[in-house]
Amino acid sequence: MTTRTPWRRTALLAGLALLTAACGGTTRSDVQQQQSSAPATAASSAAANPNAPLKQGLKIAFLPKQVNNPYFTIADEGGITAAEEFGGEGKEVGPSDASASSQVSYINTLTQQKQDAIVIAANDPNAVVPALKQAMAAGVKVVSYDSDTAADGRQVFVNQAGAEDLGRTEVQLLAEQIDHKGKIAVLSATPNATNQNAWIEFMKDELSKPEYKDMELVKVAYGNDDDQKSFTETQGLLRSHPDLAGIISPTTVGIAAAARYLSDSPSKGKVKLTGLGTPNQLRKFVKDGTIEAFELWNPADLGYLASYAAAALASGQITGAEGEKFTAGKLGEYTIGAKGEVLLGKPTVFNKDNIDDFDF
Ligand code: RAM
Repeated sequence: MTTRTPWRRTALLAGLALLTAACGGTTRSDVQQQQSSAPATAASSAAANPNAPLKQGLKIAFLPKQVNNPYFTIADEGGITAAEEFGGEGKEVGPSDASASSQVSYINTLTQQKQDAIVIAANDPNAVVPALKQAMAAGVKVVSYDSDTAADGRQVFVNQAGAEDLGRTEVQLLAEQIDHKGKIAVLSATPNATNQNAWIEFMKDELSKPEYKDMELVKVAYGNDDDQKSFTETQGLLRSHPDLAGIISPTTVGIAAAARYLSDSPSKGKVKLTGLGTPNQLRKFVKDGTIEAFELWNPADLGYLASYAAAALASGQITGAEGEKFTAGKLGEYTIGAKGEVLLGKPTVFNKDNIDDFDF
């Protein structure tokens, strides 16, 4: 198990059972929307007390899709910082791969440890639900962040940005760069990822509008949020489609690997690349002309907000029902929306003019 705390950064691969997708993965077709369409959330029936103080000493565990991803390192450090602020204790644990069932054993361990809350970015919307239900039955509060579970697997979902806005703006960003013409591909994360699949659905919907009639989505490839696989998939896309005009990679791992491949190839600057990435990973590719523009929210703020949501649940301030409010430290007050969703805000578009203003 890999853990990260502010005072200790240890990577222990102690007998970690890497459960494979064979243990009940979810296919794209049964994936719930990131803006979940499931009827019920796991909001508890107990009444919320908005005036309840945040409890001291809360133990909040962050379970990202995978630990060796700089995006989640930033997000979870934001969450751990928040926990320190409200007198709690945060830690990050998780698998080193983002496969469908890789988080289940971690959920079970965190439940046995009697954590007050689990904050999870789900690798699969359904595979984690039975274990999360057991956690909630044992009194552990569950917040999903970044990538949602089915709604009955958690009490609150902290979404980084509107799925529709992200999907459409990524297509718009690429379309501007290729004059609305040519073959395009998506280089995604894992086939089961709730967040990427929701965004891709909105990309397809955007592409169905008349202004994109000369653009064709030829392939959705999956790099599994693995650097090397994402690199190889990029190479494969260019080999299969030598006339490719552009790639959208809605994953920080994918876009960084694709940028590295392109920057070193004759396609640099010719095959356009956009998507979601961290400014620190992509700065050099913006400066060398591989990437014109890409988007992201502040991952530290996402983790910070999710941490406060977890503390508010564990303190009885909220139950996850629509309309409840809580204060997330320096970020201010948030209201829970439909289906237990809390929205962080709009993403930022980065380009050569502003990238040096950001350090994450
Ligand atoms: C990767 C992960 C994560 C996603 C970001 C944009 O780090 O897939 O879930 O939100 O990219």
